[in-house]
Amino acid sequence: TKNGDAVMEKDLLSHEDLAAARGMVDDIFDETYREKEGPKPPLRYVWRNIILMSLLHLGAIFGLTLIPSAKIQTLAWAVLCFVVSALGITAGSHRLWSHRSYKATLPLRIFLTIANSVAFQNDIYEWVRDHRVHHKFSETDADPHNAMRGFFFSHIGWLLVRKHPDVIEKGQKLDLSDIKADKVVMFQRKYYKPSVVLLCFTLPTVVPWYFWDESIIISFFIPAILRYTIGLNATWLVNSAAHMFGNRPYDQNINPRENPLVSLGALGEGFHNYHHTFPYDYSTSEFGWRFNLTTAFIDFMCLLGLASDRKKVSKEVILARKMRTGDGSHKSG
Ligand code: ST9
Ligand code: ZN
Ligand code: ZN
Repeated sequence: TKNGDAVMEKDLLSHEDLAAARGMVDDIFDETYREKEGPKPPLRYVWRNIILMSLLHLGAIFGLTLIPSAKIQTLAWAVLCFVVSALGITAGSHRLWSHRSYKATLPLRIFLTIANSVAFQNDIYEWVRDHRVHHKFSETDADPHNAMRGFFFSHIGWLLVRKHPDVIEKGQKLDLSDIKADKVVMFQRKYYKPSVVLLCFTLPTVVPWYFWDESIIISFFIPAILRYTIGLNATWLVNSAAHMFGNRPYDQNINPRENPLVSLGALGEGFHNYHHTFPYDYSTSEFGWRFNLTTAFIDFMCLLGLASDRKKVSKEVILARKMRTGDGSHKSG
C-alpha cells in the first residue's frame, strides 16, 4: 500500500489484530495482576533529585522574570526548542517506541532521538520501559506514576523516591526486544549524559548568545531552563491531571480522562481515556489534528515518505466501545 492508505485499510482489522500488527502487546492492560497484600513499603527519598528538581523550578521562575528583557528571537527560539523536544517525546518515545503505532525510517528515528535528548526525560529505553509498565499495570503498585497515590506523586513525586519493587519486578518481564534491536535507541542510551548536556542545555543557550547577541544569562534561563521545566510539567500533567480531570467517553471503568487543556500543552497527548483504551492508535485521539500537533507531524512525515504504517482504530470500533463501556459524555459533546 501507499503510505497514506494504511490508515484506511486497517479499518477492517479488529482490536486484537491492530494490537498485534505492531509486533508487541506489552502496553495492553493486564487485568489479571493483583497488588500484593499487606503494608506498602516505606517511601525512600532521593535527596539528590529533590534538590535538583527544586533548583530547576527556582531557575524556571527566575527565567519567567527575564521574559520582558529577552529579545523576540530568543523567545521564538525557546518555543522552537520546546516544540522539537516535545515531538521527541510524543512522536518519538511515546507513539513510535513505546506503542509502535507507526513505523519510522532511519533519518526520522535519528531526528526523533536528537529531539528526545533535547527533552531530557530519561533515555528512550528507560522511558519506554516505564511507559509500558504504566499501561500494562495502570493505577497499581507496578505503575511507576500510579495516580492512585495522588496528584503530587503522579506528577513529580515519583521521580523523587525509589520505585515500588513491583515496578521493577513486573518491568523485568516486559518484552523490550524491539527497543534493544533499535541501534539508534541503544546509541542514545550509551551516550545519554553527554547528549543531554549538549542538546538540552548547551545548544539552546549558545544559539541566542552567538547569533543575535542575547545575554548569556537570558540565553541559559529561558530557552534552556524555563523551556525544559515547562516541557517536563506539560508531560507530567498527562500522568496527573489527565488521570483525574475530564470525561471518560470510551471506558468509564478506568481513571485516565479526556483533557483538552492538557492536550494543548502536550501536543495532543491529553486524550488519555482514548489513549488507554486504544494504546496502539497513532493519533491518541479520534479527532485527527484537533489539539494534536503530533498527529499533524506524523502525517507530514508520511507525506515525505519518512514514516508509514499508521495504526488507526475504525469509527465503528470506537462507537461500539463507547456504547459498551463509555460514560455517555460523547453524546453531549
Ligand atoms: C521524566 C520522565 O520526567 C517523564 C515520563 C513521563 C511519562 C509520561 C507518560 C504520558 C504519555 C504522553 C507523553 C506526553 C508528552 C508531552 C510532551 C510535552 C512537552 N522495569 O530507575 P532506577 C530496574 S525524567 C524494569 O534508578 P530507583 C533496572 O534494572 C526527568 N526494570 O530505580 C534499573 O537499572 P537500569 C529527568 C526497572 O533506584 C534499576 O531498577 N530525569 C524499571 O528506584 C534502577 O532503576 C530524572 O529526574 C522498570 N520499569 O530510582 C531522573 N525501573 O536502568 C529520575 C527500574 O540500569 N529518575 N528498573 O536498567 C531517577 O532518579 C530514578 O529513576 C528514581 C527511582 C529515583 C526515580
Ligand atoms: Zn501511552
Ligand atoms: Zn496514563
